[in-house]
Amino acid sequence: MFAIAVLSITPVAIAATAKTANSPLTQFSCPENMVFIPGGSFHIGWDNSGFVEERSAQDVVVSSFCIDKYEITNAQFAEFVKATGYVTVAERPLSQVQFPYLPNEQRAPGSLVFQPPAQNSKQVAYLSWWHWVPGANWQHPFGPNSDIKGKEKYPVVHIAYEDAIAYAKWAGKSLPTEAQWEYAARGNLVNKIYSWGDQYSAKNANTWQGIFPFFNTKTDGYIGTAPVGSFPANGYELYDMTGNVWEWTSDWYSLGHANKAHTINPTGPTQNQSFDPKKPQEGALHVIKGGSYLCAKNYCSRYRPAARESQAPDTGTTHIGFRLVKKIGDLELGR
Ligand SMILES: [Ca+2]
Repeated sequence: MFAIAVLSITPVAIAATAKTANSPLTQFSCPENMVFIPGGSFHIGWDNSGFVEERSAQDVVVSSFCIDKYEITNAQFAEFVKATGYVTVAERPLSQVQFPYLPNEQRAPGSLVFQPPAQNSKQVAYLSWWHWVPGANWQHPFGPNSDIKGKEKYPVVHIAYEDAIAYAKWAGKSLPTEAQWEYAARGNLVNKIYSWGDQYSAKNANTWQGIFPFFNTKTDGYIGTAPVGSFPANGYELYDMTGNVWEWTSDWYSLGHANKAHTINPTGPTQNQSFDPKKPQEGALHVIKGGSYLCAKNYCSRYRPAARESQAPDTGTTHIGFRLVKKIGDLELGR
């Protein structure tokens, strides 16, 4: 198959071929609303970052692939649920096995919802803005009294890792590796801080302006999530690779990039190696990328391609969604 052939040539050859205009690789037709990303090499991570988890940056090679132009929307996820009857993690009662000591009355399905503290609060405890809300799920993002009517084009949220995998299987696609995701997010720019260059701008992505978590000045036009594609695309014509919602990747999380299993199409550490010193009690975690509408200059500030965060696979929230990739080897040669 073609994908195997690509892997059999040298990294330099992959990069050189992929970046040649009108090369055979660019003749692949990606499915609707996916973008062809020509393979190449890039520097994953950022050694000058203030965040230790982005360091141990290294050169890696990524083969060509197709990636969703937009985050998966409520309308797309509804189509999947309609076709399969799938029930998301947030819609299932908490299991006796996983939470043996939880009283039955606290086993109702639900999810974590962001709620800003009162504006006159002087200080709030770390992460106290996340509230467990029974009945919160992708169809009811803020609890039973909320819904997604009129929000068909908004990114789906409250998606746990296995929910994203289930959707991907149904769609015949897969979650991106962290390397695929970051390579695509960089938009063919080299060593730039943001997806668009080196200067932050509220006009370029749905992030938080103001002092998190107290007030959002809404300079970018949105307090919460925005319809996908509301902000300018990056150099690969991809939307919301920065902000709006965090996006799941298939990589397990470990601190920095030294643990990459290999440098050609790296897939990250093993599940057993996955650990985040910030969350020692949470076990193996997956990498999420891109930041969200809740990332502000004073908190998070992870609205950069190199930025990464760890997330428990069973925990979706109001600011985590996903997009998918398709291997070139799965596609027919375009005309
Ligand atoms: Ca995003």
